[in-house]
Amino acid sequence: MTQYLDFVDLNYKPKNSDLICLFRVEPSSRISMREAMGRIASESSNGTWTTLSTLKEHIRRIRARAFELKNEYVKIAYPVELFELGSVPQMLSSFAGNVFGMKAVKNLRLEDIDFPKTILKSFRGPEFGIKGVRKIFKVYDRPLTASVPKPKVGMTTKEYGKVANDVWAGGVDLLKDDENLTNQNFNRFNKRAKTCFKIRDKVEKETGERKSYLINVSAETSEMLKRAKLVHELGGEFVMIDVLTCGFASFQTLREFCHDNKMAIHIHRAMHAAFTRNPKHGISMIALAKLIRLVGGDNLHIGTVVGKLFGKKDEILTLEREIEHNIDDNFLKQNVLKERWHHIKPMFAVSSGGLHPGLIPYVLKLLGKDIIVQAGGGIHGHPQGSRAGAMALMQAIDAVISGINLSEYAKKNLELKEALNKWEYNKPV
Ligand code: CAP
Ligand code: MG
Repeated sequence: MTQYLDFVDLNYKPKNSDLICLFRVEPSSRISMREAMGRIASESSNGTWTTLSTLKEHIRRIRARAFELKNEYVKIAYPVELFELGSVPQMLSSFAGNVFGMKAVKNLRLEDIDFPKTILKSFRGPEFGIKGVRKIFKVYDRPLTASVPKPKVGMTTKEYGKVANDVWAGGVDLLKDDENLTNQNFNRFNKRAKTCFKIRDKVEKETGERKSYLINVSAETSEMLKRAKLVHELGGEFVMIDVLTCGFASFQTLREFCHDNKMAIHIHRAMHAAFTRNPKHGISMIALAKLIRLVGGDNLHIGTVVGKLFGKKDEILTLEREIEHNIDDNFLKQNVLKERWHHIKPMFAVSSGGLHPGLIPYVLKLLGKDIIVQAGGGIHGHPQGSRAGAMALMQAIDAVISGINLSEYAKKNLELKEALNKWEYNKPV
């Protein structure tokens, strides 16, 4: 057991060059917190279950140290030499790898990560960030809007194009593929891309408004790059990736392509709740979001609080703060670390999942206007169809930005009135 205690040093003062992880630790029975801390630091750096004849001082010197314990929260400092610069996979394999399976812990959650400047400098971060994405649309005074055609998969390309036209003509800025729409036989990627970008150009001419398309390029990495190349050739400004099902290695490859071609990346986080939802075990969305910002997503889904998917209010507020700004003292909590992002731009928070026009006042009150509001069912479920649904969403946003009560605004805006009639509004679920 002593070999673990070598990884605990409550007098250790982390160096600026150390990477710090904050864990929530629940030791198994008969394991002390001190031993659990040591085992986590050991297993996630360069220790193992037994003493080693091969251990030398220069190796011991770069071991991780568990240096702080407050209630169930443990901070561990990792010398930067433990990491390959510019590689998220290697970092995750270190501090988010074997440790979750250790018998010594009953539960373990990676709550937050604080990167040293050396590591930050080895990544690009977002290409565009909030300012750059807004500049694409020349829209600065309201949330941007997006819509996913629903049903999420099954439409033919022709049907999809019709819905795309309605979404853009109804005033929404961005069309978005759903997370599981890629290249199925009923709606092939290349045909969908060519169809939708042609419609986009048409609607831009008709409306005089900038429109764009978050087209889902998720696939095996070389195929994904081929799809991103086609999007670039068609004049697309964004690609969308399901970052967790594709993985950080392919995300980093896509990021390099998008840097070379000046394209923005929309990050869908499908599958995140498999390990972010359990407050006792897994990886927090904050830790994931920081890794995504490091590599360089421009937009990231953060939840709604009021919609159909799980996400606690204080976690979503902290998440928005973390990706759009910095975590400063008045946002610090026992399970959140400070971060100084240096050259790394902020990401645009996306609020999506069960939203409809009636929930807009609550979402904007909670998250402010520097967000992208996505509505799928909340547009395509409108009694008068997708175009009316898009208009209703834009009317709800106009009402809130103008400080007018929705039902008042609905008196002169029929599409909004019909949306409010169909869906309960402003009732957080
Ligand atoms: C929303 C959505 C998004 C979720 C993802 C869906 O559709 O397209 O994938 O918002 O969750 O498939 O559910 P609706 P999150 O607008 O019809 O609900 O944003 O939390 O990552
Ligand atoms: Mg979806």
